[in-house]
Amino acid sequence: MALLIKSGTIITASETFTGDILVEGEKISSVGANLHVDGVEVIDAAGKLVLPGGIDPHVHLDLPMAGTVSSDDHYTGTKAAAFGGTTTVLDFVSQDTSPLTANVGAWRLKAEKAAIDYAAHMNITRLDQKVAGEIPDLVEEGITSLKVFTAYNGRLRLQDGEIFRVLRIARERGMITMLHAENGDVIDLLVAEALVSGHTTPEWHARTRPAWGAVEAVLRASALAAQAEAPLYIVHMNVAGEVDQLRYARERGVKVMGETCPQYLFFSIEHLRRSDGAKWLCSPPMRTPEDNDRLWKGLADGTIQTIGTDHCPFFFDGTKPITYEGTSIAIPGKELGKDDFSKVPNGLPGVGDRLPVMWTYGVRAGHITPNQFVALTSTNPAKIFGLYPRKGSLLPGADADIVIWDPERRLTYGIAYAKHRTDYNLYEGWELVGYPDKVFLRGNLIVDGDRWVGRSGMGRFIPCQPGAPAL
Ligand code: DUC
Ligand code: ZN
Ligand code: ZN
Repeated sequence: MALLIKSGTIITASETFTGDILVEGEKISSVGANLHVDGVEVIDAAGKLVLPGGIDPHVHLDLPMAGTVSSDDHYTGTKAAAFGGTTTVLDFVSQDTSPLTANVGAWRLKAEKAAIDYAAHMNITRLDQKVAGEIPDLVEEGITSLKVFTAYNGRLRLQDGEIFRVLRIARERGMITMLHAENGDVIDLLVAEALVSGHTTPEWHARTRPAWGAVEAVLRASALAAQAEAPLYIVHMNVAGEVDQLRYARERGVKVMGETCPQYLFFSIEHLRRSDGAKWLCSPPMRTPEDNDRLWKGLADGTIQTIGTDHCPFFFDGTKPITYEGTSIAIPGKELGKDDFSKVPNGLPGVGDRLPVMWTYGVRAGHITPNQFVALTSTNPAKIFGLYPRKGSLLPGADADIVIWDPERRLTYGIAYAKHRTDYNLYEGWELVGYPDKVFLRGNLIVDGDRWVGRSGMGRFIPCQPGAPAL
């Protein structure tokens, strides 16, 4: 049956107005004032906000790392996302020695159990003539974004000349290159020195990955993008100086865009110094309160275009099982590095936290407007990665991915609410005002208050379209 969402405060990336949304099948069919349609299910959204479903441009699901695997798979991670108001995620396909399209095929099989819609970026971590020739095949597969790394020597890193080649191939095919910006040479040396000196605590993870490495890598890659006349997207920005370099390049016409994540807005190296500091251990690391401030300003003034999460959870203590959907489960996690920070699996939970935390501590705290919130967490990721207007909009013809948001709901957040399959939450005890009330995926109700009414396999692969605009 068709669905009419009535009298909500509709918030898009550019407008706020009171109106109705008619959903027919999987699509939004009209948006307007006082829509009257007979024989439809009506939801009264008066007093509520109506938003396009969140799009998380950066998650890692079921990712093998450091002798274990990230603890959310494509079902549990997407269910957690849905509870937080996110209806599409972009995951990463790892490259091995098979053809790139075979890597995509293997990832597609793993992703089939997703409960919300999903798309993917391809990691390019080894480049030769053959791989270069295979990159254009990805467009046919619905993958139009390529992630490269200036760190993780001998594993994931490409050299500058290789990054330049990827940028040029991407430009020719209407694709976009994404950059993990750190200095692998410096990191490897500092990690080895720290361990020899007996520095093993999580704090040393940050101390061996200096902020300057991120800053220079952003400028270096922006310069490569300028010379390749290609678009570039800097992932997980975490340092004030990165924002300055991004701004410098953008002011000179380089098509470079940036993403940050909530953890880089709220936390610092101080959190790594706690006795449970490994909970905050991810790459790149958290920096300083001054960096938090500059990132907030970068969001507010438009220098940074998106907020992702880099969701990649591990148990804090993977020797102790939790109960997930009635079943006891334990997955080795951060305890693997209790005597050596370099052995702690890198990553954090966050996909479900993103919208609720950013609403209270971003919008209500006055850092960003409600329209910027929608732009940063939904519309801009959709535009940059070729999913717009099907995703990230409330326009007629768009997928009916809709969040009815209760701006008055108050709760004390933490693992009691977050649905990630892990044993901790970074925002434990944080007071929230505003929370998703109902979440629709292509017209299907999947979250109803605190109730899960979605299911594994409901998510669909959404191909990214080439030729997306640089924002
Ligand atoms: N950083 C992490 O902390 N985990 C997964 C991948 C990444 O870039
Ligand atoms: Zn990265
Ligand atoms: Zn990542």
